[in-house]
Amino acid sequence: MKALILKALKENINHYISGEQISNQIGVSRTAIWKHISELRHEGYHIESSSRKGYRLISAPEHLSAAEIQAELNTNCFGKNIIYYDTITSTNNAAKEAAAKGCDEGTVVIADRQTAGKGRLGRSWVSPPNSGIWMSVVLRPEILPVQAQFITILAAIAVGRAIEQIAGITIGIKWPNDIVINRKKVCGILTEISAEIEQINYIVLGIGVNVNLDKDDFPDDIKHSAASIKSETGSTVSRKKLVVRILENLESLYKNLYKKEFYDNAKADLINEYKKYSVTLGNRVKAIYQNKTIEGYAEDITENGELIIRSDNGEQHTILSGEVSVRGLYGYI
Ligand code: BTX
Repeated sequence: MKALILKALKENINHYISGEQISNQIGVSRTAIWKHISELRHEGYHIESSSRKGYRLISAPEHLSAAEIQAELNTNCFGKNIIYYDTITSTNNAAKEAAAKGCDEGTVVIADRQTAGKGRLGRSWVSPPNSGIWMSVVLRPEILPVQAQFITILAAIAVGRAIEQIAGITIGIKWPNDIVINRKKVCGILTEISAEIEQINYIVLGIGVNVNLDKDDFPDDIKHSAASIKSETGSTVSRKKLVVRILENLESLYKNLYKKEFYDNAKADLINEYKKYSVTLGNRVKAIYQNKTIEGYAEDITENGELIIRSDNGEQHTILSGEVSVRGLYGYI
């Protein structure tokens, strides 16, 4: 039924079609039409209504299919293979399955909506339809597992740069991998690894960006700490353009790193860029690390991307991964 209503609206795009006309055309009540129109609006269709003239379709939501993305993508490897889902539990899980079956490096799994989006440390990630980028990229780097942390740093820079380029807004990075705008979280990155002691089988880089979410799309408990690009800029951003730019940035940073070898300038350059974006450095922080709570100042970031905290008793702690709250962000005061 909803599909028929949508078809009628699409046949008259930018023109009004009355409720009566739709009702006669497909044989449903005006109340049912109104209900389906509300659902379509919720799915991202922009439909105007006028009590005299009826309904008018202004725009349909952007579709993130492989064809749509690849038509604009300028990469050699990343996104050459794209697996798209309207709805999936978690793109990271689907990407891990594809990787375990041997898919190529650079394979992208992307979904319009996730029903069980995953955050770090068993947390969940809110991923409603038509509004975000929920995607995972399969990597097969020839590095040691201990070096993999650096991939997350690289990804945060690739996504941060892409948001600045496409949305024209300044971003910050909260260590290790949250992208923040106006002190609120707009992007999270979840890196999952399958490895043996000396070699990585694959890395799945999961990227979640709140692009066009409205404030009401976030549950009450994270409304104060979460934001979208749209909520902070006031404008809708093309998800497709942002996906394309993220993949292009990722590929060029990743390839560059390998051309120059892991331990030379490329890595130092990235750490310098990362420090410039950092909203953690120089601030008071509270870290939960190896079951201890450390309070102090975020002093530096090492060449491997670890965070150095000077605690109140003067001790220095080097943290490879963990949970760090930064004073002034997400309600930590
Ligand atoms: P994280 O553990 O740093 O963040 C998760 C926490 O952030 C949650 O506990 C909640 O407080 C808050 N949160 C949940 N959803 C959102 C949201 N949409 N915006 C802002 N804050 C939120 C960050 O984990 C890593 C997230 C990766 C998500 C991607 S999406 C594609 C891929 N597939 C998948 O299942 N996960 C990744």
